[in-house]
Amino acid sequence: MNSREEYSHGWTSVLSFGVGSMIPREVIQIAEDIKNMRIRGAGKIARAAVKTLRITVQKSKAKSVQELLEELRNTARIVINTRPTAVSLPNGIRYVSKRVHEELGRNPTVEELKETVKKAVKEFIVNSQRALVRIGEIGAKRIRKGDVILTHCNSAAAISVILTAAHQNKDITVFATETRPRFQGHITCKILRNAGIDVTLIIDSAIRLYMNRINTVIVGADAISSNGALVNKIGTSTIALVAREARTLFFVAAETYKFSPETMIGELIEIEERDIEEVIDREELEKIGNPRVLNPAFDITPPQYIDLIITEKGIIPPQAAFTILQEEFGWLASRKEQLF
Ligand code: RI2
Repeated sequence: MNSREEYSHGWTSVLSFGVGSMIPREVIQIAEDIKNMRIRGAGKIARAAVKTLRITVQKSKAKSVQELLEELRNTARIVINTRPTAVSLPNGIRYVSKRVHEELGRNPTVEELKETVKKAVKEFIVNSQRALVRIGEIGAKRIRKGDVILTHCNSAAAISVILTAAHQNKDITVFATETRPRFQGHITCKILRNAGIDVTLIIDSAIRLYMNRINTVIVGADAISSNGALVNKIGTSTIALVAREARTLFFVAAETYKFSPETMIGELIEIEERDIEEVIDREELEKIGNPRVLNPAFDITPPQYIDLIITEKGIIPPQAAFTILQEEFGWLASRKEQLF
């Protein structure tokens, strides 16, 4: 079953349980936008996800705390199911849910609980934006004057490092991969060109030809596991391999909410399989004899190919991922989690 079917399935079941009317239309719209990648990028989808919780409490007519929690749970379930790989989604929801649980210990009224949600949502958004700025400041220190940087896909965290270095007049040059099949590399080019940076767009399969000109690769993250492996846009692991062979530095820029707490207790990160029409349209497929088509959105880069991870808390080796996870999500490892 592909993720689209799972999604529509999950959707129907929510509706058929008779709670569909309790999901605000705006929440459904945001969930659809995340699913269709009109809202994309691990950080952006996390911020959009927590906003759905704010919308839920704003629109809620719940008469009891239990009713409000049920509504929040329904929203969380729908939003988390939109994209299975980016751990920023559940981690954003967790940030709010944790604060709600703390407040529940104080027997809040419905109104008080709504305020807790709104405050936590605001905090998460502000913190995640600050984290991006901090990652830029920290990461730029590792960029030298005249560096040639390669980036893949479109990562706000990686771009923050590049833009900060450029603002410090480091005279950098950037190579951006197209990033088939959705061409997020075009977005990267536009942002960097608007900032006046010297950018070259290359096809994904040209990386080995140019790697010897590159000093540093910087990519973002959709998830980082407890052993320091990176899950990021498909093609990242090939770039890491090629970088290692050419002795080019490979940096990851990732906020701490991109680390996956589930991996501490042995869970594997699911790789999202997207619609094959992103790769080839049905008519063309027919013409070439209907081969099977695969369209994984992400791949896994082992920690040994990663030189360092730039987080808002500082620079860490991939081997320190477990420490970050314990600090940020240690509370999760000890109990069965309940979102709202
Ligand atoms: P920021 C993106 O995923 C890319 O894989 C990118 O590296 C990652 O999210 C992190 O992005 P997609 O949504 O949070 O394009 O750094 O599938 O922006």
